[in-house]
Amino acid sequence: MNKHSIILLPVSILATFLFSAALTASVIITEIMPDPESSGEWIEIYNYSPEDIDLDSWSLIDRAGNRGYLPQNAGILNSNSFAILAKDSLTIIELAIRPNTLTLVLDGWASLNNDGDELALLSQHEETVDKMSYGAEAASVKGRTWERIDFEKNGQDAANWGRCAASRGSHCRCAKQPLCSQPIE
Ligand SMILES: [Ca+2]
Repeated sequence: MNKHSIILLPVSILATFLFSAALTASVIITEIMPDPESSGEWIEIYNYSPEDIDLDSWSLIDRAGNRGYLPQNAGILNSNSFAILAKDSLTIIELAIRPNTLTLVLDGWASLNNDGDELALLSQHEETVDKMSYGAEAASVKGRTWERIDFEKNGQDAANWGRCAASRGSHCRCAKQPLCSQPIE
């Protein structure tokens, strides 16, 4: 082992550790409702890490820089749990979400453009925790959500998203089911 290898080895071990740590401390965007029928737009996120995560002052930002903030007392998103982020409180009421699901109204809303957009989820430390992008196809059927297929795969990979077969979304993960390969409308 030469001198450079001796120096680089600890660096690579550190980099591997930091990368692994970043992957385990993740909240991901799992579903979006860009073109609702009657209620407002909403986004579903999922705590993919083994740790409970405080969502205090997290935010969502779109490609144009429009940004919405979660409340300062947003609460804790438990490990392996979903939260619904909605444009307004009426949307949360109309969605009739299961009582144990964390629901939050953002202060300001980065509207989900129907012709495609990019969304980033930022922590209170301004770190980009997750990013996703979508095209016009995501809003091509009014009232249907656009759902992340594989939670372990990149949110910016268009092939990792599909239309939810259920009319109300609700993290059915049905984009993974055979039903989604059939025409919906
Ligand atoms: Ca929209």
